[in-house]
Amino acid sequence: MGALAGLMAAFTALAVAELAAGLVRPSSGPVTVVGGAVIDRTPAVVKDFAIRTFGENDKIVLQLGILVVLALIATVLGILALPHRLAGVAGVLLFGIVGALAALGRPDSAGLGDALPSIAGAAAGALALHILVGRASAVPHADGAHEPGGEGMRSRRGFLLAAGATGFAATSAGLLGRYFARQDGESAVASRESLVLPKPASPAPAVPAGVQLKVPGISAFTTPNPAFYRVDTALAVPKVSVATWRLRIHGKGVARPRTYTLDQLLARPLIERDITLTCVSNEVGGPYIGNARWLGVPLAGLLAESGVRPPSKGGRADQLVARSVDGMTLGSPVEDVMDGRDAILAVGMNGEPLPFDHGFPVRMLVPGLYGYVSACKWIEDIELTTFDAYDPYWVKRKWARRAPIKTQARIDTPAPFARLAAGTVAIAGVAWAQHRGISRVQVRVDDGPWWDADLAATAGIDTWRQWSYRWNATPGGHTITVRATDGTGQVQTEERARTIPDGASGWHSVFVTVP
Ligand SMILES: Nc1nc2c(c(=O)[nH]1)N[C@H]1C(S)=C(S)[C@@H](COP(=O)(O)O)O[C@H]1N2
Ligand SMILES: [Mo]
Repeated sequence: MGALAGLMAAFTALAVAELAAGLVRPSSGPVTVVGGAVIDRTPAVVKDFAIRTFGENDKIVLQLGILVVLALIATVLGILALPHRLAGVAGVLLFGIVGALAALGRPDSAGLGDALPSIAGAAAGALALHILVGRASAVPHADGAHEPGGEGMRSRRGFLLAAGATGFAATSAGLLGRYFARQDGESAVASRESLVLPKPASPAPAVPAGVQLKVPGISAFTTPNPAFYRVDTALAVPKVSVATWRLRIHGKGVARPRTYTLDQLLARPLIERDITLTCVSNEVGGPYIGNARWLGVPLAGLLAESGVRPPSKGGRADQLVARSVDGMTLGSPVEDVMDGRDAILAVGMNGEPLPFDHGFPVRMLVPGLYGYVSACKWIEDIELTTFDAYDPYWVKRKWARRAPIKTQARIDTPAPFARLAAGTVAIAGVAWAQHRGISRVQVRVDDGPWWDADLAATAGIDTWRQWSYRWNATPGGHTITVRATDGTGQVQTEERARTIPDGASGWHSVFVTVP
């Protein structure tokens, strides 16, 4: 009975917290904030492991983990509360304080209101535990309990009734909380649906027909939005409404600080470009890369209007720190943003407003830089500063301050450990070295010579490039290896590096068997 009382109390606490969060701010629910606090404090190595092992399910795994731990603690507290009711109640309240502190410590904390769900939940949970344990203690032990319809039976019924009522009330509170949270997101959804993207003043150059090879198993040249990889620390995806969204540009060397609405940005000449985005956590051969057609405002022009100059032209700021509505910070070199490449504040992705997962309403993109030093989603603030003065989120966690994307090639087909028929086999994949381009891809079978692969047409230096090689497969086990050369003539290094601190390197290979 103690265990049940404990679990019921925990359930009540979470449900009431959910209700309070739904009313205050959906992302301030206790599991979300504790999860966020865990993410913030997780060492880079563990985070990298989580991304690798659980992929994009890493957040669900984390939340389930928190719930399991919570259930265990609740069971123990419930059992403890039977003989020591006050200790149990105090234990529940203590958890409320942990949740409240986690909420206040998150980088996006909007103030004391964020602590409310955890406090309210803990108070409700403590009350539920107090009542249920009270009922449970009224149940006499051993003797008396066997007596049908006797006192023991009645109080056990009393306990079960109280537990049932608690469960019902808690479930209602939780569902109501979910409802309010959904209402909140709905205005953002509506503002996204009614957003009409202007035509670009500078459309993307026509993509040559030959960028997409007709080899089964090769990645699509343009990654469809639903298939585009997602990497971020947001347990609850920010749902920002266009009406309330603002972007502030300020800081060192900003002669005319300004705040923009989305309409003001959309009124400017927009450019449309194909840009391939890559995550620094992508292993050699990994999936965290995607290519899309982005629509956005050129960032360099916006900065120049505010009086910003790159360091090479005497500017005082060498780091641009982008901050998102959920408190994420990413730092890019001002020099790269203003050197003529297509650094943009993107509003469109493959012909539609940015999906919420990918940063609606506005995100930053700088071709050639890994996402964590450039691609701020749900951006709301740009501060000009120096690399000496400020370390953004990932840099505080041991990742490199500067991180240009490393030259990589990936074999998409055949799959690792594929069994192939002898004869002609199409080996194919993608290669990328954003903002340098790909000039050559070579394939090697076992310890043989390097053969030049056929390159697909190029869509420019900021996108990946497809390649294929027709191999005459002979019986046996074979290791197929690929390497690329970038547009500057630099051959991709064979040297293996882990993803931390500035991206993985080494050649991708797959092992296949030909019976
Ligand atoms: N607000 C915010 N922006 C963010 C991140 C984040 O955690 N929060 N992650 C960055 C990282 S590490 C990468 S690789 C890209 C991924 O963008 P995508 O999820 O649209 O593919 O977003 C970047 N922008
Ligand atoms: Mo990333």
